[in-house]
Amino acid sequence: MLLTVSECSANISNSTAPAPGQITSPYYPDDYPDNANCEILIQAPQAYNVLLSMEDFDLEDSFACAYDSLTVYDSNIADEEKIIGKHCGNSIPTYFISSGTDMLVVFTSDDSVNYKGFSAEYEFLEGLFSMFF
Ligand SMILES: [Ca+2]
Repeated sequence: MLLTVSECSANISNSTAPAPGQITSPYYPDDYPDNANCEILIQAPQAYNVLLSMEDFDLEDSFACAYDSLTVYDSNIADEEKIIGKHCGNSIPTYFISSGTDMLVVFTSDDSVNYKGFSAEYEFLEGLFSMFF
């Protein structure tokens, strides 16, 4: 089964989806499909940050997460220099915080071996980044 970007991607903003809300891998809690490539852009209101708390996580493990991965960017685009986490395997990577209003979550899978995937909760919190950093 092939899942196109548009079928599992989303643009979540304060106006379209009140926080807190949930994002998951495709078909969660069933196994995600082969060749997934999902881009979920989460946009908080001005002066707010995005807090993404991972609640469940089980992806195929591989060196450098080359097969299946969840990558979180502190940006609205997939900029390699703005990666704040790239994960696979089954240890839950707790939480991510954006320094600005935008966070991009990219989930990809290769053409074999699929697991349950991930489930995470997002929240929009005012001035959160400055509290932590
Ligand atoms: Ca895989």
